[in-house]
Amino acid sequence: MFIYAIIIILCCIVAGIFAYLNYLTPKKRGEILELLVNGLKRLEYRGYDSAGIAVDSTDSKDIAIVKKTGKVALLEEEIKNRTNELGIDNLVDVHCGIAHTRWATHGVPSEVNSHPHRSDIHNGFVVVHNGITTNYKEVKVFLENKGYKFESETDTEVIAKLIHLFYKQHPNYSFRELVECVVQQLEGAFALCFKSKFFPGECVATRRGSPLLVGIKTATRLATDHVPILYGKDADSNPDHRPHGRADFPTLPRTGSTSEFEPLEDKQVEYFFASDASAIIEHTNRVIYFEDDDVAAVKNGSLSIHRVRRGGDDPHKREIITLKMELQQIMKGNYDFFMQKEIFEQPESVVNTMRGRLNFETGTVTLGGIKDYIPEIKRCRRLMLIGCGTSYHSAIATRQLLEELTELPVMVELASDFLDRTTPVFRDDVCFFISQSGETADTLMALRYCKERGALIVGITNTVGSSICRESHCGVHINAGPEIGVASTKAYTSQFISLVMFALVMSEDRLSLRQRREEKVKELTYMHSEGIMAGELKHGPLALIDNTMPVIMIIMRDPVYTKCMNALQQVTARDGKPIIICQKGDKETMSFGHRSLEVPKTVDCLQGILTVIPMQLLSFHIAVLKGCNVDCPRNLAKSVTVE
Ligand code: UD2
Ligand code: MG
Repeated sequence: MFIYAIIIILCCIVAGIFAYLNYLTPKKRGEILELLVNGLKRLEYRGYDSAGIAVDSTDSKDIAIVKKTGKVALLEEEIKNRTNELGIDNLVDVHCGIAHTRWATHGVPSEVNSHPHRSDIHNGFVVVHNGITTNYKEVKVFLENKGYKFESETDTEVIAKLIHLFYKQHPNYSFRELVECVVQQLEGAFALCFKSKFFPGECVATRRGSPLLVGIKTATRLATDHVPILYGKDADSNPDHRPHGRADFPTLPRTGSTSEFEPLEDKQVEYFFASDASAIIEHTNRVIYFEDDDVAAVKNGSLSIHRVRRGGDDPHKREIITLKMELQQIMKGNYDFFMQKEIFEQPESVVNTMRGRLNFETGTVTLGGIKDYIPEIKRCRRLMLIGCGTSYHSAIATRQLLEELTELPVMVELASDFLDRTTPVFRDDVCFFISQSGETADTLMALRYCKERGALIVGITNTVGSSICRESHCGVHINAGPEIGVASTKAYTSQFISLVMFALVMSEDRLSLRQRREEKVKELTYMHSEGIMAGELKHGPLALIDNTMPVIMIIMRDPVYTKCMNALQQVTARDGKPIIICQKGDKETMSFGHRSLEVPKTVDCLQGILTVIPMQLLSFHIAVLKGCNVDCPRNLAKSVTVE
């Protein structure tokens, strides 16, 4: 239950949302377009593969959508090419525009898969979405039965179509009420911004599990420092009526209340909705961070925040806070470096790797991308795990578990070495290629080498639509979100988790392994490493030990504990000053260390994820102290696309 709760609460950092609404503050159309594009530029640092915007058409009767794969600059060019249609010079008093940068998780990067998504060919409703809708397939089937035709491979499109259906069924509902109907049907995590030609000059935004905030800009001081929350009428009597993945329609709680945030007498106001304060800060520092299930609507220039249900300790209002941060600071969160930020993002990214794949009720794991190949994989002669750098280490770290749970021989190979040796590969081999970017040249060459020899090719990648993903027969997307820092941190833990999930899938019908499997499934939300295995110490490295040699030892109460303790004694006997990473509360082991660091205990196969975190932080801090640029180490590129 606890694990489930985390899955719902934690956010994913994939993609970026920006929306701009001006009310009685006349703007040229060109200015609005520029504002939207600049908003997206501020979100670029998060990583993305395509971008898009939706604005009113020049006659304000329809909605125009512009989308482009690649950089925001390309979108900007496309907008320039279409100025006749989009207009630049005419002034609009009231207008709502929405914009988005996408990082593909559902369907490859392409124009049609980029946001905004639309309800129908007339662009009745358009929506931008961050997050993952886990039940979209069911909703899609439901909508197809209602006659809706889908144009993209995304989970987001169901959202645009669903609101359209509700609109047809309830023509008297307000925009906000329609959005409430929609989100009650969605499972997963999301931040959403809607625009509609049926509700001109209005914007509705909501979130669950993905961050969202609004910036408020007025010429004069705000009359209030908070926005009261409005509740659904039956909010108290009906604590949870969200159907789980069923597209049967709840009757909507209606509210008669009209209290809203009315900024000023003259009512001139501009609103900036965004998934990240970096897109807002240059316009205003007065913002409201939304909470899960807040539905925020701007209508006639007034902002209202509505909740269908009343929560226990809800403060009944949202404070308008003043951001004191600089742009640079916001971009890296409270962190100075992307690497640091990505280390701390791991509680979220590992959850995203597991999202929609673990079923806690049945204790089963489903990897949609390889499920059809499992029988073939089970018949194979051996598993080969191939990668470079950190990806290679994730294979080493999970090898033992893979051998145990698959009962197959497992070879772990560095892609370049593997190729240099022209390793023999056969038709009945299954080869895994692990790469964050999906473009690592050595790994890709090794993939082609194995493919030519008839092996089954499985990708473990973080980038949908990448070369490794396309050229593999099947695979698993690790869904860690974009990784900007060159040193791989969160992609590593997500690769690790993906391989553990694969091992679990492989052992599913073996009764003897059942208990072993269940431990894991249960503990999979926790977040480990190795340099030299304890047993290897005496074969060489021990000669290096003296009282100046930094030594870090990971000593957990696992089956190799005694071996590790032996190694520890050999190190201390040579006047070594080891730093020990051990299990929380293990005073005995700590007493041998010069310094020690405790990490929480989890099941052995996942301990690696917890113990690797201090190592990631250590390498980060050492690099920073030495004055190195940790995000872009010398001579390294984020994705090594050359041999
Ligand atoms: C798919 C959707 C996901 C969600 C889910 C719902 C995509 C990209 N993923 O996730 O968004 O809707 O279904 O059940 O649309 N693949 C390779 N090589 C790789 C990685 C993946 O060939 O290196 C293939 C894989 O075999 C599958 C597809 O890409 O056909 C998607 O893989 P996934 O891991 O995203 O699949 P899944 O089912 O978790
Ligand atoms: Mg493929």
